Amino acid sequence: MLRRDFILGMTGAALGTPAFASLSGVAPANQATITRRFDVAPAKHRLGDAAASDSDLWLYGNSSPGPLIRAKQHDRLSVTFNNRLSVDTSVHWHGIRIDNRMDGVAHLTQQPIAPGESFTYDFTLPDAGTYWFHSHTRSWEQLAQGLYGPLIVDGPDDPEVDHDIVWMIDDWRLDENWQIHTESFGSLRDWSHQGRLGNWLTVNSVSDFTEQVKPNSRVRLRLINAANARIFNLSFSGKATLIATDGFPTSHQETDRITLAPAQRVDLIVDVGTSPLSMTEISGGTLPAGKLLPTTSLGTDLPLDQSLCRRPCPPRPRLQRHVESPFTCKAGFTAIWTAPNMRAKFLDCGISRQNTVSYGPLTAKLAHTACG
Ligand SMILES: [Cu+2]
Repeated sequence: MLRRDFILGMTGAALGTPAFASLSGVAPANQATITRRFDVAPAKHRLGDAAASDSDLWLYGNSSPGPLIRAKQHDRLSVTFNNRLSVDTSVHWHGIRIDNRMDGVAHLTQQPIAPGESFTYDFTLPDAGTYWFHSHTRSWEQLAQGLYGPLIVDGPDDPEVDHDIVWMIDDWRLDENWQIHTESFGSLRDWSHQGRLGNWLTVNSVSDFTEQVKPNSRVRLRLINAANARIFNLSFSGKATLIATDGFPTSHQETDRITLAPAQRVDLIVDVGTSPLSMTEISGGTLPAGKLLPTTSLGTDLPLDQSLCRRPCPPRPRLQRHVESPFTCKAGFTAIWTAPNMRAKFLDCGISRQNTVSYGPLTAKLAHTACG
């Protein structure tokens, strides 16, 4: 079968939101600068098997997904994009707390990068975790044509693993010639129903993706949903431990199911023995998505006990918030964070108080107004 149609009754979700207002970070003394330069250009990429035709995509650095950008927490990132497309573009850094002028929302936080022009995004990475970057000009078209890539920020508390793997999951809407279905860009039917759902499932732009790992290894698996509208329901053939969502540590939960909405990320710790561990998309049937394949030629590790914690467990979440005087806010609140002198402003409330909040390595006084 040429195509894997999986039609779901799922709700679409918007991609990308403007970041918080302003960050006035002070660079640490040992701050490194990661400098990269990518073309944003049309390119061919084979999304199917050997019998498939190349698809005409738009890519960063001639790579699908875009090239992995990896840095350490508090590093400075300086990435220049040369627009070789015939249309405007811009780049959004999804999940990064960032100055608005670097946030990439065309016509809102910056002028778009015109054809033939370049723009350098230059900012400090305040938090460790799993992030990604993608076009934010006519996103519904440019993401769907391949303009996205992973951004991984390593932190001092990262768990010790044998493999640190990024899987970007996408559903492409392809026609019978393996080309992007461009006629449906901006479809009012999509916009008024479920968003742009695709029909071809890939991990790292490969169908039924296989990644080789050492037998008996511990893997950090970083999942990123790069689809326009698809909410993936992912089932694993073994147990995984959820350690982070949307870039930030969470309480550890053992699971064999993950629901991942567009733009969301989860980080899992997976202990692989000597048998493959499969990830299957189960929303509309059972589609193989990705597989971790133990391969002895990569070397072998000592057998793992059944216990996940034979080796040091991942550290407990760093994201801790302590409010000295508990309060109840029935009306809901909005917190606006800035760093490094973090402030939070709670709306819909009446009484001001001072509290201490610790957030990773930072501790700051928090002003909030309690409800009721
Ligand atoms: Cu986004």
